[in-house]
Amino acid sequence: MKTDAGTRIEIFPGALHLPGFLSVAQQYVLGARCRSIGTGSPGWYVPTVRGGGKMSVRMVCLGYHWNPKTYTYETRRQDYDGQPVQALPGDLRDLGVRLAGAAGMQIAPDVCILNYYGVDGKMGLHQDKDERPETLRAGLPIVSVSIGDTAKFVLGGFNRKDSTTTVLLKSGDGFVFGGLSRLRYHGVAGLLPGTAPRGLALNGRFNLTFREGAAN
Ligand SMILES: O=C(O)CCC(=O)C(=O)O
Repeated sequence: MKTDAGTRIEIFPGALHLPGFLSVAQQYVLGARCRSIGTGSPGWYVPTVRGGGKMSVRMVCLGYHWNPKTYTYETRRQDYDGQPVQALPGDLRDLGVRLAGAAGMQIAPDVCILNYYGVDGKMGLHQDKDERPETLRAGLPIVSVSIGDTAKFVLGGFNRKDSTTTVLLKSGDGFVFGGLSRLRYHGVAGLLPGTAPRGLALNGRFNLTFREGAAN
């Protein structure tokens, strides 16, 4: 998928917002792809976290499965139905590489987490730190792209209680955080329903995050 790397806005050193990274036509293609992945096998499921609560998103992992009970990556989704994870397709991996490149960073993604947020979907503040320690130490980025309704993406510091900044992630926007920002707390405070491009016919939002460091 060809992309136009345009504006990049530095929110913090190492944390960059890439507005309009995907054209509307590219968003349609990726939106259809997300639907087909989510209805594939194994498809959408609602993760239950360690404390027993259910997340408000539906999730499918590609390449490796992130287990929300053990906080580890695995080849089957052992917390749910034991099914082997779908492969991470080469063109999606390349999209992650290009997004990182547009932010001046490098990544060789081995996992992509696809989340679907319904109109009430949220994600609590958390750190992504289950990847291999050397990839964290190297500051290899988390690379994300959004499709659908605008999200109130919240980026904080390195402690849960640190103050946060909200970035509105619109359909087609990229967001990359690595280097000094790799371990920042982040989450999604909610969506702005009805803001997705009409042609997507999507109530809610898809978000894909690419990471390196799941493989042992
Ligand atoms: O949906 C987003 O923009 C953030 C997703 C996220 O934080 C995650 O998958 O860990």
